[in-house]
Amino acid sequence: MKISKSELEAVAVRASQYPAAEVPEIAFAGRSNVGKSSLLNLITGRKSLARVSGSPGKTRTINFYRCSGKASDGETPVEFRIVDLPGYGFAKISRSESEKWGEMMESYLENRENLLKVVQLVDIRHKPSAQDVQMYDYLRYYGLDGIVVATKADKVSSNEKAKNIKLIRQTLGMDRDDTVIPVSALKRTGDTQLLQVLESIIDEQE
Ligand SMILES: Nc1nc2c(ncn2[C@@H]2O[C@H](COP(=O)(O)OP(=O)(O)OP(=O)(O)O)[C@@H](O)[C@H]2O)c(=O)[nH]1
Ligand SMILES: [Mg+2]
Repeated sequence: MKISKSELEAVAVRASQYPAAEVPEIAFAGRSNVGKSSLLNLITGRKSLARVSGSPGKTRTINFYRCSGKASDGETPVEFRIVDLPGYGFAKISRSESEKWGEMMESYLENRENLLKVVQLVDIRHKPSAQDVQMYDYLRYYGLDGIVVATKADKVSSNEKAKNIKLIRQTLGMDRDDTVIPVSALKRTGDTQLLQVLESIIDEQE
């Protein structure tokens, strides 16, 4: 699949602000600063569709990006949304803000009928945190798990890459047929494989 057009369609903190559920959605979840916005820019081929920042906690809303493109046959039009979910694990956050985050995530993940899958992002350099595990368990509960992107792959050697991916699989308790895709937004690698996986998710649903 190739995405030829993408735009921010809606920014929401509650369900009434979501765009109509007329096209399939795939969401990105992960801790703050893991590289969700960078990944979105990578696969849409747009430098600054989503705001990337050095200071964690930039994305505090649910952002809906409308994407159009062509399937890998080069012909079939594909229309879907990528949903950038607010990051977790941000240290400097008040209790009320963290409750707000929980409500926001729950109402989207539990009730969104056109949500097909949530791609969980983890940093390839580190063992997934307790919060990463909790998030992944939550996705599993709703049948939204199975695809993990290991970000910042440019920061490890190829030896470390294999070792760390194994650790990610073990720590999250992934099944054998679940997928970990290493990507680098900096080196622009892994995007083709991810787009392939996204295409198959959208296909399966039809
Ligand atoms: N080296 C390297 N740095 C990356 C990569 N992806 C993201 N970064 C850096 O990591 C930082 C956070 O990236 P974002 O894409 O803003 O992360 P985010 O998950 O959207 O963060 P929040 O919106 O705060 O939740 C930025 O400084 C990026 O430049 C990557 O593949 N390689
Ligand atoms: Mg972001």
